[in-house]
Amino acid sequence: MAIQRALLSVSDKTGLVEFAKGLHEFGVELLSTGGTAAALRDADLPVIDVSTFTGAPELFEGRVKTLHPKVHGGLLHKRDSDLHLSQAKEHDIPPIDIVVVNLYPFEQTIAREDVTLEEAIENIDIGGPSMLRSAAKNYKSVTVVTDTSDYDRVLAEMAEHDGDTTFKLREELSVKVFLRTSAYDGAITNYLSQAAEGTRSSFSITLPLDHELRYGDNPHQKASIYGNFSGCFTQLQGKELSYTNILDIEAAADLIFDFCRPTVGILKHTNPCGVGQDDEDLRVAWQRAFETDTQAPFGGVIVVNRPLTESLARVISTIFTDVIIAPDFEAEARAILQKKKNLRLIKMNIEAYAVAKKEPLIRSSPAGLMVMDRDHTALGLDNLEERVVTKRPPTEEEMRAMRFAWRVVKHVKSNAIVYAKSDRTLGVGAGQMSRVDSSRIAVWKAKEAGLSLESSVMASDAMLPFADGLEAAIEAGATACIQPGGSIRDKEVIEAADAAGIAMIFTGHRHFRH
Ligand code: 93A
Repeated sequence: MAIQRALLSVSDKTGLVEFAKGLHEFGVELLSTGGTAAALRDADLPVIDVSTFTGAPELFEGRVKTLHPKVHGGLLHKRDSDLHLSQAKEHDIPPIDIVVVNLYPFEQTIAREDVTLEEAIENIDIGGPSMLRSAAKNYKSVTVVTDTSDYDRVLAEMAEHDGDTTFKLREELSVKVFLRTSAYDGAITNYLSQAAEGTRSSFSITLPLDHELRYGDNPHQKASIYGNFSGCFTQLQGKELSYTNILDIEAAADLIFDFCRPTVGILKHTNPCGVGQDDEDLRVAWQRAFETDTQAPFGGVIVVNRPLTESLARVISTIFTDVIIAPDFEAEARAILQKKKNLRLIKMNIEAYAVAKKEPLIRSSPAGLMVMDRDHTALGLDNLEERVVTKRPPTEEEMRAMRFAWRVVKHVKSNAIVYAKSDRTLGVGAGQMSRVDSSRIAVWKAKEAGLSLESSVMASDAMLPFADGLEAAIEAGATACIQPGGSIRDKEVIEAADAAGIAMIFTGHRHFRH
């Protein structure tokens, strides 16, 4: 049957008037709450206030607006049950066929730094989710719209189906509602459980399927991604993404986020193989990154924090790469890379990713989920001058190199050692069980690449427990070292540095990455 009565109650009024006009043109009666009704009246649409419809006033500063049997009865009664229909008649409860509701902006409110608990609580919508859920439960007969981007689809269906929607659309919209209300409740749960205790006493997640992945770690493992990957990254070309591609893309995006100067990073299996910078020419930055390791990048990931230029596309198209990530691609660069059909080009939406990165990091094990704050900042980089522990302070050039190396080492799997100059990595030692082994690997890789470690700096993601780690760096040619400090043998390590005239900084923060 054609839709006859609508209830509209929205906080986000985007597209509201156009949609309501559309409904009105189909002869639909419009019921509405305070602010929504005012917006519709302003547009000269005939509106009945919900309080007129129910005969009950809006109470308690709007806390009770639509929580009334006439609203919920109108949404929930079965249209094919004699009992329900006779009760509806007896209590004068006409059917409401479509509900258009979006909720108090709880998530946006708590995202504000200065939000108070009281404000957050006032932004917990009760009546809105109740109407959404009543309508969604009765999707056999009732259409429910909570996403403003669905307005046009509903009108299009009504145009095609004599003022009604199809069961298929109502079913889809109903699922969308339960996804929305459970995510909304999840956000409330997480906020209140942390606001009260300072730590989370419970954690809730509800995420929509973003897309199915090509496969997991291996082709026999199925995998999917949930959340807002597509809002953060757009795949412009290439083979479908697999689980490992996603891990690599996130590692690359996180790395490039920590650099403001024009930077190129090359990664393999989530570890940087090389990072280079140049203020003038991305191709030079690439060359610096690539020279760190000319073998590992095959089949790896390249990430840049500036639009990818034609000249860079030309050089990187000569080596086999799995994924390239950039905030944008020059048209000429696209044309060059398009010839490589399997190469995945990913355009990164930096603003969307910055928002996504505010969410905590979640990892699952068969026994549960672990939730952790992200290692957001290049912690330990402020007031570096005050953190020098050796007799000799670093030169300006060493200081620049240490800042750069510290930013890179944060993105290398522990145990992590990075040798660098101010605009390039020279050797990366990643993921070894012993720090000394990571150190050896970093030195060996630099030698393999034909790079000298003379006048380089060394960064360690966690404290050097013994002087031997530093002595190896000195022997390799490093003149400065940046590390968290905090070992019971710090004194010995500082003495070894002083004896060799090395400059050393203790950041006071470590950057484990497990
Ligand atoms: O305060 S509520 O939880 N109590 C209600 O009865 C109620 N009914 C609708 N919030 C309620 N709403 C919400 O008001 C809707 O979900 C919507 O977000 C908002 C629209 O208010 P207005 O039409 O006054 O702008």
